Amino acid sequence: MQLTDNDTIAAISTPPGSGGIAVLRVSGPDALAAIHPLFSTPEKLAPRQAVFGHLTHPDLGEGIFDDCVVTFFKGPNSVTGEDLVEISIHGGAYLQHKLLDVLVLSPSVRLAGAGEFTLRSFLNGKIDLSRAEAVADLIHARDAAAHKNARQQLSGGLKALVESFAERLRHILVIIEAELDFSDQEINFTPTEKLLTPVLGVKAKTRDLIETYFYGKRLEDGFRVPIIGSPNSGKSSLFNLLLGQDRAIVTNQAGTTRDTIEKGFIFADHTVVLVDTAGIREAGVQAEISGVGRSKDEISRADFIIQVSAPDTEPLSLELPEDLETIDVYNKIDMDKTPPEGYDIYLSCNTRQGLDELKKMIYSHVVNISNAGVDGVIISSERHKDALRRFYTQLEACERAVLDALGPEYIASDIRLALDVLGEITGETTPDDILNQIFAGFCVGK
Ligand SMILES: Nc1nc2c(ncn2[C@@H]2O[C@H](COP(=O)(O)OP(=O)(O)OP(=O)(O)O)[C@@H](O)[C@H]2O)c(=O)[nH]1
Ligand SMILES: [Mg+2]
Repeated sequence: MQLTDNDTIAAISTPPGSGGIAVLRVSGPDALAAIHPLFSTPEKLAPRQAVFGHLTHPDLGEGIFDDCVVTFFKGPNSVTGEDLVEISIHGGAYLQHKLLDVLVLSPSVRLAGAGEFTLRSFLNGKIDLSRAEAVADLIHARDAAAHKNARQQLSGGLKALVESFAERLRHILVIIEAELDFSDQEINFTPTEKLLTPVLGVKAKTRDLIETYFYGKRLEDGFRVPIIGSPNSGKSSLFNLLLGQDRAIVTNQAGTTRDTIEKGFIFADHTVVLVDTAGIREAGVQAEISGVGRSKDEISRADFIIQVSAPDTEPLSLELPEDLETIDVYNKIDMDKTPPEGYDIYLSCNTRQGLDELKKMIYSHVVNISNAGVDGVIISSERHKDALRRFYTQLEACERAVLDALGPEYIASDIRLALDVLGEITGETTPDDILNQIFAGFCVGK
């Protein structure tokens, strides 16, 4: 994708064949000229007015091709910052593709690349890079929590926070530069504290923001919660019960589940990926040994686990990592009148006794990991985390330069480097190849 293209692009903005109404967008200097020969009443097209009419042209076939509503946005007052025409037609796959084919017959119009409309919004200063990325997050949001976070970022939350960091650092630069201007005169150097306080303040907030990534990642991938335990303890029964469907095979034979099965479900507005695993024991046959290996892998990837024990099975013969959050479930309580003490939940998959308590406990684990963020901002992008880490390292360098009294030139240079790294988040200093990579990850039409 060329970042500097200023030609006219066209694409279907709704998934083809989705029925209902489809929207085709044309953006660029020739957007209006491209629709003119096809539209019944082009003279009525005025900025920001939806005009009903129909599409007719020999290239579209005989007679009326379709009824349509055309809306024209005059640049720069459009989402891309360019002249933009939106054509709403009926949503059939043939209709959409045929119209697109005919639009790109015009020599000045070509098919849009992935994410190119959003790229143009960014290049024309309509949105910063963090908001452009939020568009992709909004589209991919699987649950209410991910949606809320994408909306927060789309409304400029991350940008505002990053700008407040930059503002504080620029203020230090102003002080230092004033000092440099008067360095040949007898003036007092700025007290260390005046320079250090803002650096430390920004540094602390940056660290907190980096920490939100742990939760932000879960907003994207869901919370991974394997059900672990000895064979026959009722893991698959519990998996089915929590999902509300008979997904995993349940039998009275120990060693029934040999491969892991996973299924996501929405819980407390978040996606929880529940994983049914093979019962862990010193197993005989190869398939079961492999299954036990996978159960152990799941433990290493888990956000927290549900460990199941039962009166008629051996205790789990595996030491779990000490820092792993665990919900200890004693299942088959219907079989045991005097259960041992010390479990979090006493459950019967058969009678559902204890199920509500277990759900509440899962809820509190999810909410416990959930994080209010820094000024409401949670980062979920690896790219943002990486840039913030490098920014943090640069702030450490500033801090050292101030403490070691290295001199105003050194401090100023470290601050400028820190500002450059920060600019990568909003796109001010992001290299073109990274921009290409980000926008190529969007779908065509966005
Ligand atoms: N009485 C009683 N039986 C249960 C309960 N939960 C599960 N069972 C029975 O215990 C047996 C084993 O259940 P599963 O869910 O297959 O156990 P598992 O832990 O997945 O077993 P593996 O996949 O072999 O490791 C089945 O016969 C279930 O019907 C319960 O709460 N009460
Ligand atoms: Mg099982």
